[in-house]
Amino acid sequence: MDVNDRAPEFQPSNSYHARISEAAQPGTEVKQVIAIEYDKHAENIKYYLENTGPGSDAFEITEENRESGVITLRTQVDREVQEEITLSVRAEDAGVNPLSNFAQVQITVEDVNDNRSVLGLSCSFYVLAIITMKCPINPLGAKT
Ligand SMILES: [Ca+2]
Ligand SMILES: [Ca+2]
Ligand SMILES: [Ca+2]
Repeated sequence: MDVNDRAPEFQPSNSYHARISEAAQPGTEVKQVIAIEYDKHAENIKYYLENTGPGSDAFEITEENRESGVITLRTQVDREVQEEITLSVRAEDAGVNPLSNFAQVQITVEDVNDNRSVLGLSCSFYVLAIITMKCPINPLGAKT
């Protein structure tokens, strides 16, 4: 008899990356994770989102996606608030004594020009960058 002695293994590794636009609407598919189960009679893996890190509650694995591993957007994300969000996904096998494994999904929130004040801020950063570049040649605009 095949004992359930191996936890599911995420493929190709337990580290995923995804990108999502801050304009994306709730329900948008963000990423699908897949784990493989090696023990017989324990193949029906279920995926759960562990909402631990900051911003992670904007994502979910719904009941419909429990066995597909599809992560969807629960609420819109705001790049001006948080640009990188890390999720922890748990895959649990269907053994009598279920075993779990974890994966990290690092999500980059892509910018949309949705915020006037932040656009202004971006402009000043841009100007600052130009000044910084010129500084070594002509510091403080002084004649040399
Ligand atoms: Ca197993
Ligand atoms: Ca925004
Ligand atoms: Ca934006």
